[in-house]
Amino acid sequence: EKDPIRVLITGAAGNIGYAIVPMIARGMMLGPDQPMILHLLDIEPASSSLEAVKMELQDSAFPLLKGVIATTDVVEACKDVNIAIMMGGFPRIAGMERKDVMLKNVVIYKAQASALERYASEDCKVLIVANPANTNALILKEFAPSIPEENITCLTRLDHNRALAQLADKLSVPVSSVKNVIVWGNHSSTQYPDTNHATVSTKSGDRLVKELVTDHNWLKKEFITEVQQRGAAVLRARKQSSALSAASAACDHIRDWFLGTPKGTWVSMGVCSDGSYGIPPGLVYSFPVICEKGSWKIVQGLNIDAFSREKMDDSARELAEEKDLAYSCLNA
Ligand code: NAX
Repeated sequence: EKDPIRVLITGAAGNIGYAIVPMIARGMMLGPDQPMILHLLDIEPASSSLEAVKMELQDSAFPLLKGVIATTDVVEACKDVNIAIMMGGFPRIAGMERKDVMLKNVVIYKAQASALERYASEDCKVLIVANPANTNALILKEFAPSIPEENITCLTRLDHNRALAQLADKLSVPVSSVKNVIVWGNHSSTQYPDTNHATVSTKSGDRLVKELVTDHNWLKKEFITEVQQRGAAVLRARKQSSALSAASAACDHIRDWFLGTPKGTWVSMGVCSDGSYGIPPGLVYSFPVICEKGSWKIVQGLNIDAFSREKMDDSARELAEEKDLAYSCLNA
């Protein structure tokens, strides 16, 4: 049997936490033969519900689950973890300014960065889910300089999966036959879901989505808004934000990163820009990536038309502003 992998989940008593722990413990994230130990972190006011999550995990008798540490102590939580899924953060409460939310989260991510840097396993891979996801990842990178920057990523896979689902619905094909959409940019309403390179597999081979969807206006307008606003639609309908789809996307993100993307398929991940596609280096930006043996690479050489260029730059501009705001919070 393989050695267990230690997985940290912050904000584990929350909405997404409750949805993701059974997925991980059942092997949906790391594969059916990979045992794990879960480190669940939350804050003091949530300690009782955190304990309940631990109890329910025990009561599920998951064969792959070799241990659960439920704690409100950041140091204990980060000790020797190989994977960190960061969902803990300060939510935007009605009436709060963007700046105030940013300040709260910058403080949290700075502290957790230091703890990961000191106590996590050397090869620890980090996925930031909590919003503002890209900028939280940037702060974490700043304050955990010894973690290789390619090990710090943020979640845009939910947006990617939502885009696949919308296209499958439009074309009345199974979602599994659609691939290679791209979500560029920030996990926010400026994200740009791009269908220019997306394909559908048919009996006669792969076909471009933009050849099958004849209404290009739909691809440029309704489709984009639908994907950008999907989170808000779920929130309205459920009166709580997306949880099972977010948890599933986080599992997809880690699984593909660890085990590799299928041949000929790319996925969207928020990663540190190296200047590819003219995106300023240093921003954490969502790109199309392929993964192999635990590392990701940005897909190069895709043709970018004028429409895409503008949308990609808009989202980069928003991220640069968030970065400035985050730094002004740090210096305040
Ligand atoms: P919840 O508010 O249900 O859970 C958040 C949990 O974090 C709470 O249990 C809270 O006590 C805990 N927490 C707060 N401060 C903490 C700290 N310093 N250390 C550890 N834990 C802390 O939110 P939930 O619906 O689970 O969403 C979690 C985060 O994911 C939110 O920031 C949300 O905005 C973000 N999302 C990001 C998505 C993405 O695609 N990147 C999609 C889903 C989700 O909206």
